[in-house]
Amino acid sequence: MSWLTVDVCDGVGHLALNRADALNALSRQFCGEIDEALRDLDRRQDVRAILISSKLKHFCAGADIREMAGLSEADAIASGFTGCIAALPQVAKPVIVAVGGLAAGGGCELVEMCDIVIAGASAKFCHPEVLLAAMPGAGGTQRLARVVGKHIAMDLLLTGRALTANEALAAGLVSRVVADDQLEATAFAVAEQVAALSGPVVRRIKASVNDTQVQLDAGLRVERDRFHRCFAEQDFREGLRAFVEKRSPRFVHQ
Ligand code: CO8
Repeated sequence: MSWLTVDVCDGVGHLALNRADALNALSRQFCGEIDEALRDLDRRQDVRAILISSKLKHFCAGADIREMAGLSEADAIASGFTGCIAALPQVAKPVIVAVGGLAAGGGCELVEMCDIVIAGASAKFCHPEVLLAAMPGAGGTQRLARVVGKHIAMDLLLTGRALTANEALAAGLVSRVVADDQLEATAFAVAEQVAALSGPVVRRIKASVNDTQVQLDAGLRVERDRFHRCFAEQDFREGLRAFVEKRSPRFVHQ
């Protein structure tokens, strides 16, 4: 059974995440499904904007920690593992994301890759990787710091604390905050509004804004290398084991 539903209506390609057994945790299989759907929507002539949302109480709990616990350093490096999806940064069409509940770790990185972020009032955004002796591997240190600035990024990445929707709006991580019961309708309305505009110019505006992110690719490569080093560390193994065993980790600082 697929963990994703894909619909196209009025120029909007809508991806709804629905991996109910693990709060949309991004296993490699799930990431593969999302990537394939995104590439397909980006190619389709009848789609001019893409909307990503979740059918669950949370947006996404991040990388699949259970799956990562079985991954060696060599596997992680060989597969270019990031704990998140890969296709989104290459999508040429505008991507609107509707965030309800928690966007954590890789789930927050997914949000950071999108173009317009609509949050429900009770949404929360966090990077808890450090609590597992891990670090972001899909742009969390790069895109987040570019959007919210060094000091808020450091606070989030080094403590794992969450921002509320309104704090995320003030920090620039979110475009609009709406009442929880208006989230889906507002996100659809924004996506339909963008899809009704001239496709070529909309894509050129997106590309031009993204061109302001100088040296992002170099930063992403360095981040990924540093992230892969986690897989060789005892604390990382302990962090993943502790999550699976539902207890606090005991770090030895190596
Ligand atoms: N991976 C795998 N399974 C998960 C994940 C996850 N990230 N998150 C939740 N689940 C599972 C739980 O184990 C649970 O399964 P089960 O019912 O079989 O025990 C089920 O989903 C429901 O979860 P909870 O019972 O915990 O639901 P709550 O509503 O009580 O809590 C939370 C929701 C707060 C989201 C909680 O589940 C949580 O803290 N999850 C982990 C969040 C997290 O740390 N995410 C970051 C992961 S790291 C990451 O994304 C960065 C990418 C690269 C770094 C990789 C290094 C780890």
